[in-house]
This record gives sequence, C-alpha cells and structure tokens, in this order.
Amino acid sequence: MEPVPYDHGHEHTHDHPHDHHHDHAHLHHHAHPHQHDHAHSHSHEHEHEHEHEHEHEHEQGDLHYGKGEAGLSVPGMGQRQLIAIEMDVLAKNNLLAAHNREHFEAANQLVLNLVSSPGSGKTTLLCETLRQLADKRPCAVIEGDQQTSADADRIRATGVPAIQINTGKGCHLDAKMVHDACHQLPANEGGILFIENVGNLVCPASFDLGEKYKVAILSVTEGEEKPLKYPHMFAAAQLMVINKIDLLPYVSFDVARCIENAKRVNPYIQVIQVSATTGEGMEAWLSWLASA
Ligand SMILES: Nc1nc2c(ncn2[C@@H]2O[C@H](COP(=O)(O)OP(=O)(O)OP(=O)(O)O)[C@@H](O)[C@H]2O)c(=O)[nH]1
Ligand SMILES: [Mg+2]
Repeated sequence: MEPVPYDHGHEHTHDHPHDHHHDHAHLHHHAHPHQHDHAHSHSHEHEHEHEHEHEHEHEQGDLHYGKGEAGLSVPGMGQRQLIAIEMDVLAKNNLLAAHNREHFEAANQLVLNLVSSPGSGKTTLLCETLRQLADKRPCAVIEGDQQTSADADRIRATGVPAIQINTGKGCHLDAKMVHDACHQLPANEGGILFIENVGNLVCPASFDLGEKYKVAILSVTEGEEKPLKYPHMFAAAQLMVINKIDLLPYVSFDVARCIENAKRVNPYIQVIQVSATTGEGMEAWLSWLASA
C-alpha cells in the first residue's frame, strides 16, 4: 500500500455536491484521506485516490487508526514520516540495549523487564520476591515511574539496592536510562537485576532495555481480555504472571480464558499464577527465576 501523507487535516463534512444523500452521520473530524473503495449503493463524485488509513465502518461508526504501514496515526504526519521517526528512535535505543546486554552477559546477570498496567502489583511482587530471594542471590532493582521515588523507597526498605528513574512525561524506560541507572548501582555479578517499567501496557513493549526477558504482570481485577486488547506487550513477554489470585472469589475473571487470550497473541508465553500479598504461587515464580 502506498503511504499517504496526512497533509490535509480537513473536516470531511460531505458538503460538496453529491448525487445522493448520506444517511451516515459524519460528525467526527476526518484527519485522514478518505477513499470510498468499499461497497456503496452510490458513487462519490469527489476524487479519493488515497488508500484507507483505517477501517471505516459505516455500519457501527468504529474507527481503526492502526491499519497504515506505521500502525498508528498522528495528525499532520504521513505514514512514511512516522515510520522514519520510529525507526530512528528505536534503532538508537536498540544499539544502546545491545550495549547493555553485553554488560549484563559479561557480569552473568539475569535481567528482567517487568511490564504491566499501573497497580497490577509489580512492586508488591518484587518486595515479596526480594524478601525470599535476596539472601540467596544478589539482587538489584531499577524502578521506573513518571514521578516520585515511592517504589524505590519500598525496595530499599527490603535492604536491596534500588535506583529510581523518573521519566517525567515519558511513558516508558529506554535503554539509555537503564544504562545510566546501572552505573549508580553496585556491581551485581551473577545476580538478578529487576527493572520495573513505568505502569503502561503500550509503550514499554517497543523499547528493548537489554533484558533477557520481559515479564508481563496482569492482575485479576483488570479483566481477562487484556492480552487481546494490548497484544504487543503480551507478544513481547516470555512470561505472564497473573497476580492477585486471592481476589478471584470477588471478581469475575476467567483465568482459563485469560491464558487462552495470551496464547492467541503469543503461543509460547509461559504463565504463573500468584498472589503477591498472600504468597500463594510464589514457589512457582521463584523456581521460574531460578531456571530463567
Ligand atoms: N489483594 C491483592 N492486592 C495486591 C496484590 N499485589 C498487589 N496488591 C495491591 O495492589 C496495589 C498496587 O500494587 P503495587 O505493587 O504498587 O502495583 P505496581 O504495579 O507496582 O503499580 P505502579 O508501580 O504504580 O505501576 C497495592 O495496593 C497492593 O497492595 C495481590 O496479590 N493481592
Ligand atoms: Mg510499582
């Protein structure tokens, strides 16, 4: 498909001459080239030589802005422009991630990138893990949040060294941030470095930090359809930890369906069920860590 520049952010009101009546409401602003190449009972007189950037569902009014080559839409920017920017940012990040990975391998360090939506229990799971693990294996933690050092403080309270990274308006950690944080941490030869990413099921999927595995944490209060709604994250993860299973009696969360959904986007994903607060399932998680 030929990429189409998003150079006309006009309101597409269909107020130009038509030989028919539009009975579907166009109340929204069309910021995309609008090609009526799908079946209509009428012909459009205005010329639309561009491809569709998104599915244009006249029946339901649903919109899909991820169907272009770049997989996303930014007002005023073409798909090729977006791909160029994304490649530029990700290529630089990937170089730094490869550099981090070399360091981690040289230090024989297992590095895990914990990703999830806000509040799924990453820090709670980490604190419990460190309480059970830190006297057996050296551990260190990098905490990512937009603001505050609350999570790093919680980790430090367990006696494990932690560095807080605040990303400001940023929605994910990147390889440069992790590189800088590693220089603030004591040597962790043969240990585990846990990186808790910013709570967000979208952006952290794209940014390699140099970790061995991404671990996606999903709590039972979030709904079993999350792997389908945020497929990139679950496709990128080696392991899905289903957390807060102590709450299962109180929520309508179908564990089997959740696992099925995760496997639809990633047939190889491993799954562990835990409660970070009651400790249920912790042995499975700890033995996964030991074998990772
Ligand atoms: N019932 C129950 N609550 C949990 C469990 N794990 C975490 N919580 C609670 O969930 C809330 C959020 O936990 P956090 O560990 O701060 O979550 P997080 O993923 O680190 O959150 P962000 O860093 O903000 O993204 C806290 O109130 C925890 O006590 C669990 O297994 N069961
Ligand atoms: Mg946290």
